[in-house]
Amino acid sequence: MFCCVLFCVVLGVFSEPSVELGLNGKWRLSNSNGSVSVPAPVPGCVHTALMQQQYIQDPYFRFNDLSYRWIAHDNWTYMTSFNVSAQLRVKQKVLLVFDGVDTVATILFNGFMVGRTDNMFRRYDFSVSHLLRDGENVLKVVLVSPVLYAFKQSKAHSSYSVPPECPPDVQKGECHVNFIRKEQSSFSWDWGPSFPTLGLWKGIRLEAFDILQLIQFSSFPLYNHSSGQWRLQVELIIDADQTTSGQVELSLPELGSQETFQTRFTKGRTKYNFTLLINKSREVKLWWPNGHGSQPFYRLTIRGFQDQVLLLHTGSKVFFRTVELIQEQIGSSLGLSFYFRINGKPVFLKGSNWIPADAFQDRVDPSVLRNLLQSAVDANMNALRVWGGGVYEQDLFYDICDEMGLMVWQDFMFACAMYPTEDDFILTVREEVSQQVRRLKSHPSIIVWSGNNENEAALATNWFDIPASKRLSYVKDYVKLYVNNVREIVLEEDPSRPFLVSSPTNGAESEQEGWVAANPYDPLYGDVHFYSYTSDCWDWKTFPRTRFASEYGFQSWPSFSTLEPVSVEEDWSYDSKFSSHRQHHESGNQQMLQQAALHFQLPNSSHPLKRFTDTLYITQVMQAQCVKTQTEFYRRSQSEIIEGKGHTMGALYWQLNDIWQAPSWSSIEFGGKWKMLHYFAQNFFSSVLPVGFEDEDSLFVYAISDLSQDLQIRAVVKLYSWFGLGSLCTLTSDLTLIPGGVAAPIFKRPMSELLAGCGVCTRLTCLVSFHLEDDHGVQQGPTNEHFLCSPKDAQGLRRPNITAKVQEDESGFAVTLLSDAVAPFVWLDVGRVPGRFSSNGFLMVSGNRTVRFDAWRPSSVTELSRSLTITTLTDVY
Ligand code: BMA
Repeated sequence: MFCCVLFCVVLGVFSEPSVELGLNGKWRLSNSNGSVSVPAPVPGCVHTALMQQQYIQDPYFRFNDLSYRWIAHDNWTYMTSFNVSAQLRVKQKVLLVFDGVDTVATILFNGFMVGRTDNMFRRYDFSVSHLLRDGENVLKVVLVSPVLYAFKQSKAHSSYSVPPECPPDVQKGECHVNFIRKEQSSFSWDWGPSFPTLGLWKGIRLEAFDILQLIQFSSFPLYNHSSGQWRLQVELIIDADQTTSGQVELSLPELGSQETFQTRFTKGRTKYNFTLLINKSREVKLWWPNGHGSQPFYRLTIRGFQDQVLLLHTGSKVFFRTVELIQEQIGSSLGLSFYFRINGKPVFLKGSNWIPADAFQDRVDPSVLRNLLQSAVDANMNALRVWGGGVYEQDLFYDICDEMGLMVWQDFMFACAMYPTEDDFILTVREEVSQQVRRLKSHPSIIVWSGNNENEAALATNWFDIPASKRLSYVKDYVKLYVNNVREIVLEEDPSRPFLVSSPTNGAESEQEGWVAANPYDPLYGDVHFYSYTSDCWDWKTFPRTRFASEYGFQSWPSFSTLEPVSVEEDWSYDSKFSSHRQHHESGNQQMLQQAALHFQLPNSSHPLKRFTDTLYITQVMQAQCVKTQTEFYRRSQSEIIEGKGHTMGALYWQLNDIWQAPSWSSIEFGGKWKMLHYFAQNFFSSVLPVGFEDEDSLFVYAISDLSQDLQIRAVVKLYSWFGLGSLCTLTSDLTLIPGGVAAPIFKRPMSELLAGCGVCTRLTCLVSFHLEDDHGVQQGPTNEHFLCSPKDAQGLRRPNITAKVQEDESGFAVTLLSDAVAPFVWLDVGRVPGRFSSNGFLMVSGNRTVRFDAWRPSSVTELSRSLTITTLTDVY
């Protein structure tokens, strides 16, 4: 704990500064009957405190999620004591500030109850000036079991049920999570464990002041299209101990803008709005999404004075960009478009969905966030959806997204459920929404708010078997919560970006239909979530040609090196108790093999461990190939309308990251290791991309460009035989002009002609590889491939001999591979050495390839050579 002076700049007259006393650090934690009493860090939670004290093992180890259920069924008390300086005590007002309490608690200060909390997503502060003591002060936070609280709340809601009661058994979770304003996935999800945390998950401090205290501050630029002028809206929430007059000065020196506003600060907590006009003669540098430009910013300074005495001094970055969600008729076709225009430019959203990076949020440190977000950028993503069953992420998450040009689709935290709408629930949600919007709206990365995850769909398609006679009251509750409360607050707080009531939704059409559309999955409107595990994912015709795909995906298992630390030998088989335990999606393990078996031989090694690791590998191959096919379909549908469908402008697959070591839809494993899918994403999201597919017995190649400028491009299509290395024949298309932001066909050849033209080729013996080349013969974008048969049926495919050599040079490590045969899905794995390859999971149709390895901690040629394993498709036979 430390005492610090916040701001004490004096212009002419001396002013007493505000004083802050940080209360983070070591607290004492005990359970309800006192049988457990341990030191506990704040910020933190009960689980991590118990783990640090070795009172419990790693909660992620094997079946510990079940063994440690008792933790969330108990009540816990956090306690600390501290002395308060005389300097702080003499202040007129002292606030006890909690940036986040998880979740239901009573706060006692020197034995007096100062308040209660019931919402993990709110900041709370309490006035404690009158309770401060000389000498020792004692602060206690008594947390109630979230599981018992949720149960009691559901029982108190006697008039009708608010489904679902409990998660499916396979999730091994807790019930009634919709009755507590807490990370919804903390009671379990179909990719995550049940760890209903309790704790003080964000910082705590005393803030003491005499006249004014800045509570929250935000700024966002607005562009007036008719006048061509930018203005900056600045909002300050100020707590004033007395009504007083003063001045607020805003300045953006780099844009030559400065203004001083005479202000009357009224006693109590008030929101003040100011507008700073930006001189039209100044060129304003714009923030662009990754791949479309840079992310420049300006520095805003805010100062508040009273009689020349500086009372407030703060500042922030300001980024200028506009965002519009365009829902309009497309020609004469049915439905409405659904795409985002950033700074006037239509932008295809490429990316994924973000879930909480850990069940224990206090472990999500800056390096975890940076690594995951950098991995998103490295895979050529420009957008992430912060999914509504997790948490509003920490400030740093959005700071990094701003800096990296990652657009954020921000859900409010409601998911896959109906919710109660009693007054106290609505009140706490209203406060949550205002606080979060105020906290986040300065971030240019956030381009859209969305009220909830899948709750419109849940109502429309009746997930919870609500009898028709009762449906209307649930629709009423839905409209009350998301439209009359969440939406109303967002529209008032933030005119700078669009708001959608749900995801998926038909957007404007849902509104027409009374906010719950008959079919929120309609491909003619809004966004779509689409999952089908049983249909053949190599057949693009099974995918909906939607305007915007905000969720779609397939599961896979993480690699052995990720599972090994949380398992023991008896767990290492696909049908072990452990393997079923970690699978939280009904029939998930079978579905993966079923899908894989459509195109690949399943592992059949007689060696149990090899069979297990081969199976992990084959699930990753399946997933990578499925999501690739689907994403490529969405990207190539960008410029086409077929039977009214198409004009697809977004592909966000489910899901980017993992919360623990288990099978899931993620492309990055818990710990940061890239699955094969993530390496594939690097290619299928690249700015320039060739996509090959078959239709009407012809092979088509589309060229897709996200560039701002035109490209003169041709397709170079090569046929290879499974029997041997080297291409059999090469076909090229004419040079075609591909404007930026367009997907267009540039190559078409009937299959029979293609095969016959290459002599010995049949569907079973040959495969196609292709790339794009500009008018100087320079390759643009990655090389891609199209299989003419399932690899399990390929004739001539044999087990290759691959040798690898690891070398180190000034820029890191390189691995050179030599193969004596065609090798599909070549997978390099260095076990637990953290880092990533420049590419992986690739097809080798020539005899050699060099890839780089970026180690995330110091490593050596010896270590990498020792750890390196290479798997290709035929190794699992
Ligand atoms: C969607 C998501 C999540 C879920 C995923 C996979 O419904 O919104 O709720 O984890 O599908 O089932």
